[in-house]
Amino acid sequence: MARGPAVVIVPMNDWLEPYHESVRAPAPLALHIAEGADERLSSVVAERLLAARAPVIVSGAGSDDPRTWAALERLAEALQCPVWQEAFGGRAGFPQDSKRFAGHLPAGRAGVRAALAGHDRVLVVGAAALRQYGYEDGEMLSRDADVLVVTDDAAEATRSAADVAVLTPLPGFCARVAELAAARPPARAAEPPAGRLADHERPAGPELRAEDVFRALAVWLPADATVVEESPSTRSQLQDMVPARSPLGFLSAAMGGLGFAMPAAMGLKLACPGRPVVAVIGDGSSLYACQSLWSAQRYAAGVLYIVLSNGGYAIMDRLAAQAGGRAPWPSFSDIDIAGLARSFGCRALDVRTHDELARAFGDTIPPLASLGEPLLMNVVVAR
Ligand SMILES: Cc1ncc(C[n+]2csc(CCOP(=O)(O)OP(=O)(O)O)c2C)c(N)n1
Repeated sequence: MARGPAVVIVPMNDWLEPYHESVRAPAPLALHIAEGADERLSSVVAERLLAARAPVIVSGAGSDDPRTWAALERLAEALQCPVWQEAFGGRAGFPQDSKRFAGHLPAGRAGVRAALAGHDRVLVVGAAALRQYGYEDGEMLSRDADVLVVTDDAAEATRSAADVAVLTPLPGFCARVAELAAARPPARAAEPPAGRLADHERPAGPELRAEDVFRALAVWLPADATVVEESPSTRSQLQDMVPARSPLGFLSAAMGGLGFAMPAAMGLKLACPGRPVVAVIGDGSSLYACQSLWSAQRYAAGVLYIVLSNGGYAIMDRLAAQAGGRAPWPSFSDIDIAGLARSFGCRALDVRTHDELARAFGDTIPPLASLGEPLLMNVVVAR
């Protein structure tokens, strides 16, 4: 039986008010539930955005589908506002080559406050407001900014520190909000496009660095490539330098549980055989599920595995140093990652120089979509 859109409004402000006095509570003040592109709710959201002095959008993994990408691009254009990617998102919520894309939000409160300073209304789509890593003191946002969350995930909605949360399927709702916003130019001065973050330094010497690999990937990868990420100490450089340009263009385990990328890349390639799939993995991380190379070979999953071999757990060493200690775990530059891959029947090669990298990418990436078996490149990089 066909049913019309149902809207349930659950005001939660009574019991949250005392907390809200001092710090935003980890729950929305009001939660609205809509089955579809509810007309009243979408116009309330569009009106609020149009009335803002300086709105901003934060988009997350839940927005990773072609219709939501298109709707958010249209909305950002109508509002002439920047769009950030949520911190530690497992998927890209917005085209990262768009001129409205501002970059990846930091995962700490001080960084979020700085990135979103000056904005009086934050629309969070396809994510909770807002994912953090370690605890940091202080407010997430300035007190005069309010937060709207639109998500199809009930857990995200209910744990969001937001003024209003709307729980609804995203593509239709976002398209309707964008349509309403586009029909009426905002009554404020145009903000210049945000633009992407800068490139990192050019090669400094003969030794390869992770940034050199990412710069080459940005040149060689086609727009429909999927990058599966598990490179803890260089994740932010990878995200800055290799933008997701199509839905499902970026995939990771979100908060960094290791052992995801190798099997995930294989599964993705088997599900989408026509797509170029590249997994970018730290050498430490590669040891968590390297037996999946045997499966990738056996099932002819043509993934390019790029292992960034810096001979240790760089991110853990960094955390130990920040805590004023010495890492108790050993380095492991003696492990032969390419040999390990071969032992599972997977083709593998070592890359040590800029020339070898250029040759390896030039040979492999143009035909990557139709690669019929996995290939592992063990790229030796500086710490
Ligand atoms: C299942 C699991 N075990 C342990 C960790 C802790 N951990 C986080 S990063 C890391 C080391 C990663 O090393 P590598 O992949 O070489 O990347 P690098 O830090 O050198 O870039 C470890 C052990 C984790 N995140 N998940």
